[in-house]
Order: sequence, then structure tokens, then C-alpha cells
Amino acid sequence: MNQVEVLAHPNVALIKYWGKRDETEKIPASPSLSITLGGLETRTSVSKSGDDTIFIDGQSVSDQKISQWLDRLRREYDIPQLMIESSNNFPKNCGFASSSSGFAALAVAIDELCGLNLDFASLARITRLGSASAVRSLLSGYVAMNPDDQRCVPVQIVPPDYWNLRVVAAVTSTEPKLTSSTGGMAQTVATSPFYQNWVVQTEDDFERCSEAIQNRDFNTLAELSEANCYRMHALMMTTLPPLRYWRAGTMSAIDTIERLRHDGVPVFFTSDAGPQIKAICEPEAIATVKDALDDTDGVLFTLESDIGNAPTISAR
Ligand code: 2P0
Repeated sequence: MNQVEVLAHPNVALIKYWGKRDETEKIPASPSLSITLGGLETRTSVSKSGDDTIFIDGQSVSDQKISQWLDRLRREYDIPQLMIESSNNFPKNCGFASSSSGFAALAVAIDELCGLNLDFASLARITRLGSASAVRSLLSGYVAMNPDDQRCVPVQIVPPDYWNLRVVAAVTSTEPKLTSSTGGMAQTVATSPFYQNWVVQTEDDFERCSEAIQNRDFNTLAELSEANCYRMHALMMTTLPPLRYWRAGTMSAIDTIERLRHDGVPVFFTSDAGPQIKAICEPEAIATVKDALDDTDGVLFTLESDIGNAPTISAR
């Protein structure tokens, strides 16, 4: 086989992971729960080559995270030098979780190209060694990752068509973030006085959120997801030096979503390690939510998504 191309989707966590219990194996300290974003895509093609060469969105890059990951995998698996070409239909490195779709696509492509024949747990492990949140992008729909459950092999809670929620992502900046997630969460574990509380509370949020999804209980899901998101950002701000990923446009987008919900529109928000806001809504509300966010000061543009699928091998 000469070349493999994989299409994968990023995911957004409704119950978030921030902090590892094992840095070497990249095991999160707490469980997390996400939705896979079908409208956002990463396409990655991998072929054997004389040297490792990485192109992202058409630019030749030296990506330490990918290079160090390949070095680590080569200690355990027979993986040749590779030409990697990856492109996203959304902005990268600014809190959009491009590493989740990126590492999920790469892991699936390398397994296929190199004939590793990994079982799902081993595929999840090599994906996790790239980026822990990427493990959740290996499955479609509503996905759980629990460090106490077979060391983070992801589990689908329900498939995409069980609950047809929609997502509007509001982009407020495409500047690369100043602090990476990996570095930022290690700082949090070392310095935030609230870290242990966060871990305990998140375990509870995770159980209640899984139940809300199974019951298609929008109001409970909205309440739990926003509370968990606020707690993660509060935790980040109590880190030394403080991590503050939100900007003025982020706050304006949150104001818009609060106002919509006050007016009876079924929508809530979440936000990761960056200034973007993702609004999650019932399908009938999508046009209202998109129009309101497009009209919000500080929102550069919006992207729409449904609940998406697992990675697919799209070319050989
Ligand atoms: C999450 N994030 O659960 C949380 C919410 C960002 C905020 O997992 O060190 O890129 O490679 O595991 O997975 C982002 O962290 O970091 C992340 P590593 P990753 O989606």
C-alpha cells in the first residue's frame, strides 16, 4: 500500500478533561464526555517517504508534537519515515481541537498504511499518546472517555441519530494560542489550589451528563455543560501564571447565548482552551442561533455542524 487518506472530525467536550494523572501514558485524571463534530473535517494522507515531512494546510511545518509522537511509536512499532499531508476546513491551533481530529486521523492512517492491525484499545492508546482528547474522535456521536474504564478506551454513549443536536461555532480570533493545552494543564496540576476539587466535581458531572444524554434532557445537559465549562475556565484562571483563554469577543458571544436562552431558545455554550465559543442547540433553533452569533460584535465568522461520524479511510 502506497498511500492512505483518512477523514476525521474534531470533538468538543461537554464534560472536559484538564489535568493528567499519568504524564508518560497521557492518562487524564478525570473522565470526559464529547460530541463529534461532523461539519468540521480534517483530511490526512500518509505515505512512506525518505524523511519525515509534514504539511499542514499546504505549509511545510516542523511539528514537535507529531515528531515526538512518531519517535515514541517507533520504539514499539515498525513505522517507516512518512510524508504526512493534513488539511482542515476550520482554523487550527486556536482552541478548535484540531489536534483531536488530527491525531485520530493520523493514528488510523498509520495503522492502515503500516499494516499494524491494531485492536481498538491499542489504536486508542497510540492516539492518546498523541493527544488524549483525540481518543474521543475515534467514535461517532456522543462519546465518553474514562481513565478508570480500560485506561481510556472510548465508549459511545449514543449514536448521532439518537439525538440530532446541532452546533454553531463562533470564531472570535484565529491567532495561535499563547499556552498549549499540554503545558497549561501541567501548570494547573502543579499550582491551582482548586485542582483536586475540579477532579472530584468532574466525576459527578460526567455521570449526570451521560444520564441527561440518554434521557435527551436538554435543560439538564445545558446546565451541566455550562457549569463544567465555567469551572474549567475558573480553574485555568487560578493557575500560576494564570491561564485566560477568553477574550472580549468570547464574552459577547456568551452574552448572546444567555439572551437567547432567556428568550426561550434551546441553546447553551461551551468553550475549550481558546477564545472560540461553541453553541449547542436543538435543530429547530439553528438559524436563530447562527444569525444572532453572526450579528455579535467580536464574532469573526461562524461554522455549523451536526453530530458526526468516526474516522473513515477515504482513499488508498
Ligand atoms: C477537552 N481540552 O476535554 C479539554 C477541554 C481542551 C479543553 O483535552 O496534552 O490537546 O495532548 O492530551 O488533548 C485539550 O488537550 O492535550 C483538551 P494533550 P489535548 O477536550
